[in-house]
Amino acid sequence: EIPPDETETATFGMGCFWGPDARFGAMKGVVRTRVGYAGGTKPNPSYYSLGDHTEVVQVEYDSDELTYDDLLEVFWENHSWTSTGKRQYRGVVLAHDEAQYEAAERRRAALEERTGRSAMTEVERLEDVTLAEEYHQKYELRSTPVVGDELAAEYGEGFVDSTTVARLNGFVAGHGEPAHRDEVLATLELPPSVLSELRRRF
Ligand code: MHO
Repeated sequence: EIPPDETETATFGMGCFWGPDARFGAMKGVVRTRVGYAGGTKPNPSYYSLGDHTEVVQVEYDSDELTYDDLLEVFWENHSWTSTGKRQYRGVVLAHDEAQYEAAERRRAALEERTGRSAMTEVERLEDVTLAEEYHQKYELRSTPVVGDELAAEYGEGFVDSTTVARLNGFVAGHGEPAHRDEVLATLELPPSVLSELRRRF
């Protein structure tokens, strides 16, 4: 796992963060994913003491392989942008800079224009993100029998930041192309019990 020199980061709120963690993690060009809390003012939020924050996914990506617009497309297609509900699950783009802010606003306007509906999803500027508790990171993989425990043990502290773990987290949730899955699996040395459990799910 050699990370590229140049990466950029995007931050999105799009409902419960377990789902987008897996969806983005399966994408080629994504280097790292993390889930956390952002978009509010309460100091030190946590899952059970969220205050006015929202669940978010942070996607670190190789800008030679993916553009911010590519991620925005996935974002807008995979959350419910016409409805409002609990602030914990609101749709929000938290822009890291002015270019992201403008790109997100442009897409929002284009979507409203194309559909004739108004978007409840907001575009805001990112301030702080608080990393969510360990058990929420790569949730899909962690909660996969056999595989979750084995990979958590194998990667230890590196679990959350591993590109491979991000991919597997996406693959067990049903994302990714078969050829890409095989390519990633071929690079891993895993016990047969884990491999067969993964193959059963892919
Ligand atoms: N309703 C979901 C929410 C989890 S997400 C981290 C559940 O508890 O299964 O908010």
